[in-house]
Amino acid sequence: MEGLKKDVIRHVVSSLGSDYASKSAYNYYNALALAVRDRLIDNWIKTQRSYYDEKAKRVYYLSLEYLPGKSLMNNLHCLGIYETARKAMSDLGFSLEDLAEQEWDAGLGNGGLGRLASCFLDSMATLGIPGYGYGIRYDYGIFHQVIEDGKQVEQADNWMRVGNPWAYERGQHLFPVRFFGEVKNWTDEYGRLRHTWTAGDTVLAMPCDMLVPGWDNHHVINMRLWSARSDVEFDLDFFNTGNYLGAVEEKIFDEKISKVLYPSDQIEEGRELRLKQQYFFVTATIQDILRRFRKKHQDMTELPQSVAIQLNDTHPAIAIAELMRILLDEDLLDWEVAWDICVSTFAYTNHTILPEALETWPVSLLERMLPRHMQIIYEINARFLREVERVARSEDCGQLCHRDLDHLKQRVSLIQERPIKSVRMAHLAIIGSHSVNGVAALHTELLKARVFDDFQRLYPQKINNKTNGVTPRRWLWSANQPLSRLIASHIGTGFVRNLDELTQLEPLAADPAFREAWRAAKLENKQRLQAYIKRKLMRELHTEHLFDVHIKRIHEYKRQVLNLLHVVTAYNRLRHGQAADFTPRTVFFGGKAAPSYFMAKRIIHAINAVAATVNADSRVNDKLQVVYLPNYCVSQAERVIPATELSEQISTAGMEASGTGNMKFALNGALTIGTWDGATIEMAQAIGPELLFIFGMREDELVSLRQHGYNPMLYYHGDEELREALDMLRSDAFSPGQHGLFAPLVDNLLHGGDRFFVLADYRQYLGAQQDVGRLYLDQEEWTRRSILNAARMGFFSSDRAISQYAREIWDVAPMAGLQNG
Ligand code: DL6
Repeated sequence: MEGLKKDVIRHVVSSLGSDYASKSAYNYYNALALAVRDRLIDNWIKTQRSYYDEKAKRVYYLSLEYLPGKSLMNNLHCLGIYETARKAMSDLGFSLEDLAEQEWDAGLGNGGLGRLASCFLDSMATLGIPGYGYGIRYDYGIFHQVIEDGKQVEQADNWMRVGNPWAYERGQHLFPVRFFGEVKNWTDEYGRLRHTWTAGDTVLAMPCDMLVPGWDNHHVINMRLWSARSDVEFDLDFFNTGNYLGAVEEKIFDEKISKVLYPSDQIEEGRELRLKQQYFFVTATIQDILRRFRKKHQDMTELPQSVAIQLNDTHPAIAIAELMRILLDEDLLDWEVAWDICVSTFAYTNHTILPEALETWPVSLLERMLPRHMQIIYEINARFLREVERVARSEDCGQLCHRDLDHLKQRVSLIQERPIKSVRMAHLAIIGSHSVNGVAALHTELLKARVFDDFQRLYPQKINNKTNGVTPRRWLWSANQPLSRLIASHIGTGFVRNLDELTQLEPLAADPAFREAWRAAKLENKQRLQAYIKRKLMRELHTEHLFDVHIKRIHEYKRQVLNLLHVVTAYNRLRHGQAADFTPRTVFFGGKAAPSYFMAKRIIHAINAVAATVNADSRVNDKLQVVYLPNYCVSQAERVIPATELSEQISTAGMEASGTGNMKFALNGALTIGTWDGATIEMAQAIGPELLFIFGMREDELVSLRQHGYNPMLYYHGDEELREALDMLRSDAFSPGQHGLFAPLVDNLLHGGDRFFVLADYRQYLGAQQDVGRLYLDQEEWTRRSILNAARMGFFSSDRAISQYAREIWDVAPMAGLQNG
C-alpha cells in the first residue's frame, strides 16, 4: 500500500505538476490512474514479448465502436489491488468511489455492438488469447443526453477535455492514409497487368493505446485507437500572406476524420465522412498488422497461420479490398494467391437483420474516394458471379439455383443497381471471409433462412453461430460487490473467471437464510440507486417497490411503447379503482435515440410526459412511479442493473439479434419479462422457461400473421383498455395544451401498419405483467427464482463466447505459461 501511495503522490507532483497538499479529487484520480497504468505497462511489454517469443498467432478485432465505460475500478479489480487502493486513498483523504466519479465514460460506441467489443477484449485478456482491438479514438463519443421539457437534447461528449490518463499516444508511429487520386496501369516483367494507386490526399493515423488487463494473470492486451493527424502542420504560403486561419484550415479539415462518432444505431448514414472513417481505421490497422507480421515473415502466404482478423459487422469490410490491394499491387502476388490469403484471414460477424442497418456505399463515391478499391471490388464480383454460375449449374445447388440463375446473380451480386448503384458491404464481407457468424441461435437461423439464404445454399459451411456473452468481471464482480461478496463467501471467487461455477448456487436457492442474504444484497443495491437518483434527479425512490427496468437504445423494434402502454393501462386501472391487487412498482426507462430518428425521439418525449402525469397524481403515485434516466451509458448501467428486479426484454420476435443487457440483468438476479427473441431464448432454455415471464407471438407466428394480413385496428377495436390507452396518448391527456403531440406514435401503430406488432402482443404482455406482480408478493419464491436465474447464467460469459471464436473461427490457442496471481 505504501508503494502505491508514494506513486500517487509522485504523479500528482511530477506528472500533473501540482502540489500534493492541495487535495483536488481530480488530481488524485488522475494520479491514481497513472500509477495503475504504470503497473499495466510492465505486463503489457512482457505480454508483447511473449507473443514474439512463442510465435503466437494473433487475433485482430476490428470495430468502429467500443464502449469501455470507466476503467479505474475494473483495472484495480483485475490487478487484485482494489483493497490496497481503497486503503491507500483513504489514508490520503479520499474515498475510492468518489475518485472513480471523476472519470468520464469512454463512450466510443452506440450500444450493444460496441459494448460487446469491450467485453470481448476483456475476455481475450483473461483467457490469454493474443489479441488486439483496433478502432477509432473519437474526440467526441456518443452524445451526452439531457432531457429538457421531456425531450432529448444532445450535447457534445467532450470526454477527453480533461485528458485521458489511460492512453499512450504514440505520436512517433504515424501511418499514412491516402484518399482519392488515380490508378495507373503497367505491365510487369511477365507481361501481367499491374496497377498503382497514386493518391490525392494524405492524412496520418496516430495510434493511441488503452491497455486491457486480464483477470489476475499478468496478461495485458491493448485496444489501439487511431486518431487523425494532418500531414501539413501549417501552410506557410498562407501564413506569409497574412492568412493565419487559412494556414491551419487543411489541418483542421484532415483531423475531422476522427472527430466524432456517428450516433446512429441500426440506421446506416451513408455519408462521405463515415466512409472516410472506415477506410482510415482499416488501412492504418492493416499496415500495423503487416508491419508486425513482416518482422518475422517474408512469405505472405503464411499470413493466415499467423493472423486472424475479425470484422465486427460490415463497418470494417473495406479491409478485404485493402488487403487485396496490398497483396496485388505492393507484394505483386497473383489474384488467386492473394484471394486465398484474404478469405483464410478474415471472418465476419453480423449483428443485425434490420434492412436499414445493412450497409451499402454508392459506387460513385467509392470510385472517387478509393478508385483502386472499387476496381478490386468489381473484380471480386466478376469472379464470384462466375463461381455462382458454376455452382448453380452443378448438382449440389439443386434445380432451384439453376432455374433462377439470373435472379440469383442479381440477389447475391456485390453491386445493387437500385435505388442507386451501390456496393453491398455485407456481401463483400461474406464472400471475403471464411466464417460468417450470427450472435444468437435464432439470429443465425434467420441469417441462414432469410437474409443470407442464397449464400447459405452456396456456402453451406460458412454461416455459424456464436451466441454473445458478457464479462463477469465488470458486470458482476465490479458492478455488484454486495452480491459478489455473498456468492464468494459460499462458493469462492472461481466464478469470476469460470462463470459455470455459479451452478454451485443452485442448492442454496432452497436455503431460507441464503435467500434472505440474497434479498439483503439486492436491497443494498436498490438503496445505492435510490441515493444516486436523489443526488442526480432530486427524486425519492420507494425501495419497497418492484424495480422494473427498460434500459437500452430507443428503437421501435425494442418496443418501449409496449411498456408505456402497460404503464398507461396500470395508471388507468389504479385511478379507476380497478387495481386493488396491484403490486407497487417503479418503472425505469433509459436510453438514447439517434438524433435523426424522429419516432424514437417522440417515444422519449411520450415516456416523460406519461411519467410527469403519473408521478404528479396523488391517487396513484404511492403505487406507480415512472423514472426516465437521462444519459444512459455504461457506468449508469453498472449502477442500475444490480438494483433491478424485473428486466424488460420485449423486442418484436426475430428483431433483436441477441441482446446483452438481458444477460447482465439475469446475472445480477433480475427476473426477465421477455419475448421469444435473440439470446433471451437461449437464456430461457438454460434457466428453465418457467423461471422467466415469456409472452408474445413467436417469429414464425408473426411471419404468418403478416402473410395473412395484420390489421392493428382489429386489436384497437377489440380491446377496451388498449383503446383507452391509445386514445389518451393521441389526445392531450399527457400533453396538456399540445394536442396531437403524440399522435404520430399512435398513427404509426394504427394506420402505419404497426411494423413491430405492438398491438398484437399488448394483451399477452399485460397478462405476463400481472404474473410478475403476483409473484413479487411471494418474496421467498421470487428470491428462489432470482438465485436460480443467476446460477444458470454460466453459458452467457464472454469467456465462453471468445473460447468458441478462438477454437472454431480463429484457430488460436491461449498463451501457454500464463500464471494466475
Ligand atoms: O451483437 C451485439 C449487439 C446485439 O446484442 C444486439 O441485439 C444488436 O442489436 C446489436 N446490433 C447492432 C447493429 N449495428 N449495426 N450495424 O448494434 O449488436
